[in-house]
Amino acid sequence: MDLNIIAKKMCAKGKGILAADESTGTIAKRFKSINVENIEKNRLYFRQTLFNSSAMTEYIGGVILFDETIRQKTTLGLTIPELISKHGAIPGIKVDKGAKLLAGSKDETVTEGLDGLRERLKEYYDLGARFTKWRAVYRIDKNLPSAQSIKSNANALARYAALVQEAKMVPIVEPEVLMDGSHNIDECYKATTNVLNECYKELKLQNVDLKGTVLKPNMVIPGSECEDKVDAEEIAKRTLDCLKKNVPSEVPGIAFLSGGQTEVESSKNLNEINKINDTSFLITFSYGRGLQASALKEFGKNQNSIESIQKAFNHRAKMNGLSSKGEWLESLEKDSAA
Ligand code: 5MM
Repeated sequence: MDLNIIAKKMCAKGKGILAADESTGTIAKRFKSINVENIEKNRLYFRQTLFNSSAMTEYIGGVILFDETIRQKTTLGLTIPELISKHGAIPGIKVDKGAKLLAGSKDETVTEGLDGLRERLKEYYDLGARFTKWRAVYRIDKNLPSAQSIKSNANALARYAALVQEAKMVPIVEPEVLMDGSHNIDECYKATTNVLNECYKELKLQNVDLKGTVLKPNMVIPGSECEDKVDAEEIAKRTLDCLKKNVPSEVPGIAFLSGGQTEVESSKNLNEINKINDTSFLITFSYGRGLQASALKEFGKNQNSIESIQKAFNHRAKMNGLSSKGEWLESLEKDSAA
């Protein structure tokens, strides 16, 4: 399928992406928080419960998987990619090998995973993946993110994206400026501008066809420890302005990460952005915690309660589906059976 068509399907109006690509270390943290043993059987059971929810068909355009998950067979008889495709969603795969300390730096990272990537991509395509994800991570602090981090990560993201398109899949480009810290919204705006600028410079240099990509950025938002709180309207205005100035219009879809916002905050902010979206970008969600936090809690209460886990997930998927059209309302949050 044409890469532009895949990208548009992943971000179709009313739909978004479920980021279920937690690496073994991250899922360990999530399971620890609900006192569930981090073993393969439990990881499979939780994820297949989400992927078999009714919300999948209406609100989810794509699912990002981790290496272990894309190879698993469900207890329902299908493989995980088959289960996702059955609901009309597209299976995708995280292909980076994680953020590693930059040489000579104490606190900044570069994301690794380019060695052998061409071969791994062939295998993932055969397993059913039609898009991929690579996440670069940037921290805001005095003089950070540094030029070293911005340039190294942009180069790796662009080389990754070029290889992915060669393998006939859509690369999600995820440069995440972290919410951690006490920085204000202006500092986030500035860092996000510099990061996006460099990413698109490198993507062009590596001849990546932007029409066959999806951007997964952070919202422009104050740090989690910042005392100057701003409302959703301001976050939406600054975020859209930053995207308009720094993301080329050929990019078909922008799917935000939730980045540590609460579930409701991430829906509300996405909704405000779509209410004022006057661009050609399809703007939606690619949430991990923003879609899974409530469902995970239900899983912690009773791992066999498929109904309550799916109810929690269905609700978040629906709320974010509405936000992707600018149709979310706070009053709908009360009705978790919605
Ligand atoms: C789901 O978490 C993803 C994987 O994280 P690790 O590689 O650290 O295990 C992460 O890349 C995720 O796709 C994005 O950060 C979005 O997730 P959130 O929770 O920020 O919406």
